[in-house]
Amino acid sequence: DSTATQVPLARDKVRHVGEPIAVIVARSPYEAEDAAALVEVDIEPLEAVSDLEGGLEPDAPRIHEHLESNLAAHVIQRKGAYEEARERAHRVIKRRFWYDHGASAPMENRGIVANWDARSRELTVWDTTQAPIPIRNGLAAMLGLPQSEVRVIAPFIGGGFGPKIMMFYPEEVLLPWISMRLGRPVKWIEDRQESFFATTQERGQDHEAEIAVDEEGRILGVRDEFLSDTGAYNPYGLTISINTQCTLLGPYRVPNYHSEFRMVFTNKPIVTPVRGAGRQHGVFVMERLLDRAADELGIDRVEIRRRNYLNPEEFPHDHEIIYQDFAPLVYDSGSYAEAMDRAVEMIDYAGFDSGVRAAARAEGRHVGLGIVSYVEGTGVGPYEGARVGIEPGGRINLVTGVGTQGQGHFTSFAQIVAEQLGVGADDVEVVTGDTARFGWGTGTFASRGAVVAGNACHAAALKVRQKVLAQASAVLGAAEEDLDLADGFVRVVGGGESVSLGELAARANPLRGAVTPGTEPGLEATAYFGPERGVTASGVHAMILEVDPETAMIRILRYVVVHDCGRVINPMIVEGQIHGGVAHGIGNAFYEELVFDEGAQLQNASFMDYLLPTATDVPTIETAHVETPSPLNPLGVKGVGEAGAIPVGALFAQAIEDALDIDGFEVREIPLSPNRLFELIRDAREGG
Ligand code: MCN
Repeated sequence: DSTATQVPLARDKVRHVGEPIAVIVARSPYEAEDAAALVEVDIEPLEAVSDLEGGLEPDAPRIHEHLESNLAAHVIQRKGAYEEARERAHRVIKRRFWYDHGASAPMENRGIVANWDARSRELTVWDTTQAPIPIRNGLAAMLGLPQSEVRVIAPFIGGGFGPKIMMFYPEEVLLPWISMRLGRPVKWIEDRQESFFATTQERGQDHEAEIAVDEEGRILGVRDEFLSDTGAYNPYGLTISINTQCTLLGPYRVPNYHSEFRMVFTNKPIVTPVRGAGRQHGVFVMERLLDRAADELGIDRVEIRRRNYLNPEEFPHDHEIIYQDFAPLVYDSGSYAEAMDRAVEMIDYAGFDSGVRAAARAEGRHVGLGIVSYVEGTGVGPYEGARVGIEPGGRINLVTGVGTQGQGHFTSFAQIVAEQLGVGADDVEVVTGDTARFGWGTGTFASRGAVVAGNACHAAALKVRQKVLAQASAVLGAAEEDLDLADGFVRVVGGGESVSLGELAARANPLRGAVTPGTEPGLEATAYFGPERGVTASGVHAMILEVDPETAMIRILRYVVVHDCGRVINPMIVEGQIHGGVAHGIGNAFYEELVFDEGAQLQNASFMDYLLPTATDVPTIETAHVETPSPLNPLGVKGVGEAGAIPVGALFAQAIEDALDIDGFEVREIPLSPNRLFELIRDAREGG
């Protein structure tokens, strides 16, 4: 509900811990902290909502008084006729699952510097945002300035992982406003404790799900009903929950589906996407249900997945529901069984029982294997743009609107342009995230940089290539088809004649003489790319894990990722993205947990109490690529930035069950922790 929009400083009511209520401006952070202690706050404690089911009770305290309840949204998507399928089913398996998430925990917290220059009428804001252009647009609207007077720069940012795209954080409005009031620059840097409360998180979903299968383990249908925590406000609408709803279908053929969710306002910090953005929840539910179906039917867990995979001939595959961009959920391409085959081979699935497991058993150690599949809808619209230009000195400029937080865009986008212009990636100077340099676009999220911005870079480079060829053809007196671009020169193929790109750029900006009417100056072009819908990346993760049943401590012995992000632009960057994602996933699956008390107070807002995985917890990750190019964009790429994090919870659950092999022991919740796992093992042993 848009009437439940947050305002920069809480008015009348504070809805979550960390919601700002006053601003203090001082010459130093030390003075500001001291001054904060002088602010007297008279707050009457109200009853809090911290739990999803309780939040929907008719007598629950209302987070937003003017709404009828704490229900933020209720969405049903259906395909086929689930109830009918259920009646025909050989087995129906039902479970309840809980999936919690954690803090995004970037190395660099949020920070903003704002400077209003009244003389030049320019507001410059340096902001750790993933979306500088929407921030520019919003600031102009809120502060009553023309967009041309607002410049937002997203400099190098030490990690974003989703929450830095929130539009708007209170500080993003307050700092520019204060600078305009005071006529001087102001700076704010978030500290770690503030980051735990005031930066958005992604959390709680409570699923009641069932799967209907035939004797062979073929999926007849799935029914899933879930509650999703949105925190005190809901700036991101339906994104996370729809991601869950859609991603649950995974790489499988699911003829009948009933999925229903309710998003619930609570008094917890605001929920917005964090790497994976609800997708891991869906993967967890589906993979867990398939594991249970495999157990009950006595079918091997890899085999049951194979029986349900969509085949390469079935693309495009329409799932008949809509995705987070509100476009139909239609998969473009994929080769799921191929990815599974590679993973099975890499982890030596066939030899595991008699090999690694048997050897461990002989030593009294408990080792298990997990292997799960997932898909990820990536590269959603609306659009991004890029401008490519060649300077008379031969330097090549590339400017795009997306911000960058460590994804390697400077390298991969430079490569895309270099390929078209016959230069090295080093020769392309890249600028991102400065609205004064490029003012159209949305931002870096939803693993869309490569697909949307990358294809815009490609389109702009192609246009410049055309201009180069036309110019060179005139200069060298040769047909365009006979020209080749390499090493910064255009050459006549087979001949010796050549001209440098720099010289062509100089000629394209003549100081004297006539030109053919209609000629545009410069070797420069701007292009945009807006896909009709997203593209579907996919993969299989496999892991061998040792669990100590007495202490519930784990050790990951091997971790294998087989991944398909379409055509790979830069293998090293893609691997780095996968590694980072897996590390994130391991943290969320087994270490990181945000602990709230009944009053929705966060109990562990520091890295002393909130466990992040460290280098000793993250194993060597072995990767392989399957490439099914996307037919929906000229580069054939799909996204990869979130993929590593998505299936990890489901993988842990399966591997831990496999290692322990205790009757009645099932993992139905994430995150685990050594402590929680200890309790689950104890409960299973006690038959509880
Ligand atoms: N790439 C490639 N070939 C492909 C696909 C991608 O070479 N077929 C490259 C891209 O060119 C880009 C990188 O891989 O350099 C990631 O591309 P993409 O998957 O398009 O993701 P985005 O650029 O949109 O980045 C966003 C994504 C998200 S949503 C989160 S969350 C996340 C992530 O990236 N946050 C990150 N990775 C992160 N990595 C770092 N270091 N820091 C973060 O905050």
